Amino acid sequence: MRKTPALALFGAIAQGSLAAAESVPRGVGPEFVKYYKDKSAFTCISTPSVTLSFSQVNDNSCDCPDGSDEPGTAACAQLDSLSPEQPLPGSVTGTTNTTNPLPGFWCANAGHIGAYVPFMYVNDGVCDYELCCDGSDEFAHVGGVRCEDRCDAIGKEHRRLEQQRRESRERSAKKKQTMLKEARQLRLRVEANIASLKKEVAGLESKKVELQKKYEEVERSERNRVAKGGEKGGKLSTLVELSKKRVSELRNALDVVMDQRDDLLDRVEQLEEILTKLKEEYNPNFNDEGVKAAVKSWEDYAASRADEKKADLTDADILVLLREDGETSGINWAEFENGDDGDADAGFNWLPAPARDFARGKLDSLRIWAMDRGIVADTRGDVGESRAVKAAREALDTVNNDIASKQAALEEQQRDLAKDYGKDDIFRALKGKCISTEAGEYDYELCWIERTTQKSKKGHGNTNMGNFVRIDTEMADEEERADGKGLGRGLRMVLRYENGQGCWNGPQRRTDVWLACAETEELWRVTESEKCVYKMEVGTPAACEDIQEPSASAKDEL
Ligand code: MAN
Repeated sequence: MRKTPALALFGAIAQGSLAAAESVPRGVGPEFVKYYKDKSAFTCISTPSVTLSFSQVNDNSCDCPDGSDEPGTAACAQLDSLSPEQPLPGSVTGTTNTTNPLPGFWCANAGHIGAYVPFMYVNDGVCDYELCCDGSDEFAHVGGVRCEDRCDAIGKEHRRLEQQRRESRERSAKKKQTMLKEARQLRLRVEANIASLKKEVAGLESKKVELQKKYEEVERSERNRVAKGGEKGGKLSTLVELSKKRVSELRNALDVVMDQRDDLLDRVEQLEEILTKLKEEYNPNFNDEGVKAAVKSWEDYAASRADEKKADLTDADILVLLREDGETSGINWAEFENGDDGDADAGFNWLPAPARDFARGKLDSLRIWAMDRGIVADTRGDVGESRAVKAAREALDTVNNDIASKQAALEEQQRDLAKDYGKDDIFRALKGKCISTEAGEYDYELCWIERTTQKSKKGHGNTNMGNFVRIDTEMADEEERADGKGLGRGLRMVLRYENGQGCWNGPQRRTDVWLACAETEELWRVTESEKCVYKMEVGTPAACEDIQEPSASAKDEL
């Protein structure tokens, strides 16, 4: 089958508009009828200096330099814009570089749509029904070929398909309207989110100021309290508990040591008695060196004992130490256990209540002032954070965390609002939605305004083919597809997805997503035009032209 030349489709005009068709030479299209009205002579259309007799029109001989005298034969086919350039190399007859002003042989195609057929197809023995459904291009029946008129059937089918396409366009346009409405609502939602997040952040900020103040107050008063003696159940009372236990252990140990000492003193006394007796009763005339040395040592020992100082710690002192602690002896632990360890403020107890509070307040401030300047010890670290301070700090931390997360959400929404979602924000309606198709060993996925992905069917993992960056437009120049699932010709939106996974020994993957009008989102096909550079062809109502509603005045005219 012949390839349809695009040119031949142009200039097609409804067959009914041609009046008095019989008086017009064969093959003349409606817009050229005026040149063939004068039946006395014919002036070549683009070379008017050449005039012929009218009988030379369609006489199967190319007489005009532009070929306009043969609108209904193939005699001037060499001038057809689809024919090779003239004159042919080596030709002696070639005379012109003029192109034929006629676009081709006009088939009226009654019942369908008139069209031009390239002159070279005229009487070539092939029925060119695609262009010439009435078969008039084969009027000479070359080789016995007869092309019946099929315009009724072809026209009917064409009208049916046209109707289908029109309805589909209308449905697509309606879907686009729905998408636009959805996109508007989504935008409003983002704007509302921003407004409410801003309000929440402002509210949290003032709450933060309050909580910060409260925390500082609690901390100050807690520091003051700690400076005064600590809290019941805190580290100090633990220390009191431990000290009490330790003192009791030491007291018990001292008791045992005292008993052992008394035992040893008894034994020393017995030994001293034995040695005293030895010294008094031994015979000095008996020359026993060992006895003599022992007596001598004893005498030295006894002399040194006479010089011995009395111990500083008397038994009476030790007995006092060994006495149980209580209100009248040792440490009164109860005082510390009650948390009232000799409050420095107790001195104000004699004052009337308001004066006492004032005086205590002043003393507190003075104490903190001194602590801040290192004049008195800062005891905060000694006892750690109290429950009250902890609660105040945690409340402050919570509000700070809330502010951070709300702020992040706010920034995210602001970025989203500033993002290019196409004309009238239409792609907002598709955000987060994905479509896919399979091709070869992969499944391919397009997630609108996010990323494109190549998924191995063999389980080798997913490959990022690019992240959405922007929306461009480019001219598409492709043959229309019978199923309508193609880019066709014209300006098309192209979504750019870039900076995908690095290609081995190559660039980072990227994808151009070409859009054409369709009733639903559909990923028609994926191709890899060069290594790691992908092209997706996608149908979506978002790419449909807006159908113009007839204006009020146009309706009135009808
Ligand atoms: C994988 C796929 C292909 C790509 C090569 C490049 O096989 O992502 O699309 O061309 O890697 O090495």
